[in-house]
Amino acid sequence: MTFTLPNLPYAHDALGPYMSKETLEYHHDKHHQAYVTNGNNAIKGTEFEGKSLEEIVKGSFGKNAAVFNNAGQHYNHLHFWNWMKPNGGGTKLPGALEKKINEDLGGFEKFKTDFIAAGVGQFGSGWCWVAVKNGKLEIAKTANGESPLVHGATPILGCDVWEHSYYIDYRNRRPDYLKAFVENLVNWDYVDQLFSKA
Ligand code: MN3
Repeated sequence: MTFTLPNLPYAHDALGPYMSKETLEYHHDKHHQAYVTNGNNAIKGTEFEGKSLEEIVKGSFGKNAAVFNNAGQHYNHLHFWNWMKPNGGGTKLPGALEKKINEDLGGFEKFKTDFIAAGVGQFGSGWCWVAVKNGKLEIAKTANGESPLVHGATPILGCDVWEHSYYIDYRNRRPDYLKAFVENLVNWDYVDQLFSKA
């Protein structure tokens, strides 16, 4: 497949004050666009031409760094834009998902603490996640463009902790960014959609 950059599912200024128009202009219009452009160039003439995005991400991991880094980040960011919405966050979760978080992650407050700790504890660039593995939810963190997808799991929520995602709005305060992400931005309906398909 050829990668293309979709429009954001909301206006660039719709996530303020938690994520600014300027951040989304850089992050979506420039950073994500670069993964799309560089990914398409890296895939040209390789075995990955004509494969699905998930096949490319899994197949290139550990084998072709140029393809993997860009395809991995394209996959991560396609979901990331949908993992947020204006007036998101809160503690009212779809019922089945809430039940599963209670069972596997020790309840919403423990999920929130552990998810933020995973993002804060990721040294350097990367992501923190909630993923489904062998039928159970787990919290994870990965470096750079990696995701739980390459570790036999299905990501249902992820937060980008590369500095480009928060430095304009939060400077070095990554914990404050992660707290705002959970409290004010998460689109739980999209998490639930992925959860029900996982
Ligand atoms: Mn990013």
